[in-house]
Amino acid sequence: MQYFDCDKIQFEGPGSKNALSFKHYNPEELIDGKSMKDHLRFAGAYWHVMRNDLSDPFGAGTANMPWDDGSDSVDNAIKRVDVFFEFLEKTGIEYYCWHDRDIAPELNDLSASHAALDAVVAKLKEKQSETGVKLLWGTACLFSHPRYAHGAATSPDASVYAYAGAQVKKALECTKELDGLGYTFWGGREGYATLLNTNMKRELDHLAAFFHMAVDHAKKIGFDGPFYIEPKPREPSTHQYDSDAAACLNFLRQYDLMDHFKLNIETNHATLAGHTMEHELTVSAEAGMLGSIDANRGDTLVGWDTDQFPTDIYLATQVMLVVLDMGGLTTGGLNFDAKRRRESHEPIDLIHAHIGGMDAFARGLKIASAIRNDGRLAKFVDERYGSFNSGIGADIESGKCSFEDLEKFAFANGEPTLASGRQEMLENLINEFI
Ligand code: XLS
Ligand code: NI
Ligand code: NI
Repeated sequence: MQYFDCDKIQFEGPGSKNALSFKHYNPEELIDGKSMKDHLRFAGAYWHVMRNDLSDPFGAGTANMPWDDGSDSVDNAIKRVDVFFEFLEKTGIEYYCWHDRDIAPELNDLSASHAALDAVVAKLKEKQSETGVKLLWGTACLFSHPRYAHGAATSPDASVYAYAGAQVKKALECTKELDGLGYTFWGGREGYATLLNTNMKRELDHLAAFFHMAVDHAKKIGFDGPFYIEPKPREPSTHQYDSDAAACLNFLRQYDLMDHFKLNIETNHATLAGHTMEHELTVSAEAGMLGSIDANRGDTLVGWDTDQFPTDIYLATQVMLVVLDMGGLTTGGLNFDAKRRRESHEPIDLIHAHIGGMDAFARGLKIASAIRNDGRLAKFVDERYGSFNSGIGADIESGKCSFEDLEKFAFANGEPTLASGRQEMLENLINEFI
């Protein structure tokens, strides 16, 4: 049985008027010697593609999912796997990501939930080997169930903490079983609603201890992919501990976790943090810690995580400039953590949505590569810091300078003559390529 009313989506080029074709994403086309698909490493998000019924706080789900009987049965969960792989096959997406509770139901007790997971993981494994699709990362849902109302690894209740540990242990083992390339921790409810009832120090110490247990368990079971932390500032907690990339890096450094973790940066989380995506990616990449990307976008008029599909060429270009500058993604990829609008309720809308995101990133990749090969942008930035290449600047960078040296230089050289930052000229330069 097929549920998506189309054949495998083909590249037809920018001239095509066929909505069910790629205009720019041409998987095997080489950009700077590497195929587009290897640059972009697109992933499908199981929770959005298979489990998001498009409900919102004001109304019921609208998504038409004729394959789903709405039950919590393992059979239903297994049936979804076939549909998901039909979706992956038709879009040509070769990676995917899941939460434990997306792929399998949470049942009455932990051992029943574990058994359900095992059954679905066996099915996923079979489909992976049949198709060559790979698991980009797995994660555990530590935020939906009421037991996690006060957090999971930052819950004030040790028995909740233990339950969360058991859940992550299992999710990690399932990730390993599926040869997953990474494992993600998004903060979920790790934060607080009010400091009146919160011991922040104990909560953060507990969270770090939890991550260290994850690292130890990974070693024990031979899982060697990186762990990712996915920063997000608000939603669901008033304050989330992992609020942005800088906060996460500080936490990882403080608790000696830098060697085992990287960051998974999501566009809409960056903007909710009051940053640009470019900023969050750059902060991560400069620390050697950019691991993976949740590709979506927000709505400038709406202050929550709207998880829209990324279609902005300018934004995709900025993302790909950072990715190319750091030498490309290795274990990570571009995971479409994005959902359709509530009005786009038909299965085929999932295909349209992903075509849009893939084409946007294909263009972003081509444009970013052209900007880099042109070289003017990088040359401008290099020259802007040219005064640090010799003389007093070089001495500052090599740590040879004291305040006395700076004072001597300032007395001898008088008032500095400033160069222009040329922001507008550079914005024009970028637009030359878009
Ligand atoms: C929520 C997050 C979530 C993570 C995985 O806002 O984006 O979907 O990616 O737990
Ligand atoms: Ni995400
Ligand atoms: Ni999100």
